[in-house]
Amino acid sequence: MTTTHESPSAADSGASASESFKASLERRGSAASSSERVATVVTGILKGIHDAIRANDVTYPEFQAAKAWLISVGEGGEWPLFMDVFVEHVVEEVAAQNQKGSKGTIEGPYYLPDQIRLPSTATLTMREDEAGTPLVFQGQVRDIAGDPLAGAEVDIWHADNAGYYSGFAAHVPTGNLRGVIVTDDRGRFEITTVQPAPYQIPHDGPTGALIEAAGWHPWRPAHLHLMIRAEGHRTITTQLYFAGGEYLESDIADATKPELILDPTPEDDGTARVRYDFELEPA
Ligand code: MBD
Ligand code: FE
Repeated sequence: MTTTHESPSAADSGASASESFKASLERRGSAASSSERVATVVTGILKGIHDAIRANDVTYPEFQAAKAWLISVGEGGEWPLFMDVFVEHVVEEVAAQNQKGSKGTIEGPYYLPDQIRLPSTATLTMREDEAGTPLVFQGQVRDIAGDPLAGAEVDIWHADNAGYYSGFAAHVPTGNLRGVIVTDDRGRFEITTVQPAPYQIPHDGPTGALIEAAGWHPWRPAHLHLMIRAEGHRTITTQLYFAGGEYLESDIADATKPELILDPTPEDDGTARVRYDFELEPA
């Protein structure tokens, strides 16, 4: 199999996503679960599977195909991709039940910690000839009482104009379109970047194969990923989308929300400009 610069393989991004997830486990902290909790949740999951088998008269050949596919997801390193595309939005929905302040949504498989720290007005690290409409994204980070949060971190990462993420596609330079912007004394930030393109699930891997076999489309709408952190406050992980963009109503990862849609204003010089503020609740 050949890999071109234009189509990095699913195996490359899968392996990177699995490695970066394993490396993140310490930072995230893992749940210590009682046997009651494990039994309750796993019983519920298995019941869902058993019910689907009965309701659809699933056959032995289908059962074997499912096992073969599950093995290939592991071998291709695509469990982070699969889980974040098809499952994470419900975990986020549950986590957000008691969350005040700005809306969050799923993190997805392509976050990388410890990116370059930048001042409140900054241009993201990008290639000299980075393709895409220039985008100036400004705003303010506040607490839920409306007071500005100075020194808050706006950790941003997004795909390039072809839908690829640095760190997960070999042809994109390290750190491209990633950075941690620190708000000024009035909680403000202004980030210059380029507008990302919609993201397509790699079609040469097992997740892509499933999507094709089911006749679904493999796209997420164009989006910016953000993690907003401030001392003493609950971190918000979110994404921002673009009004009028393709797949907004049919995100394969089901992670859009009406509150998360930007509508940038095109300026005379071809730059798109938009404002969006964040409010964090106490930790
Ligand atoms: C992405 O870029 C993404 O944000 C998610 C949630 C899943 C796959 C790719
Ligand atoms: Fe993404």
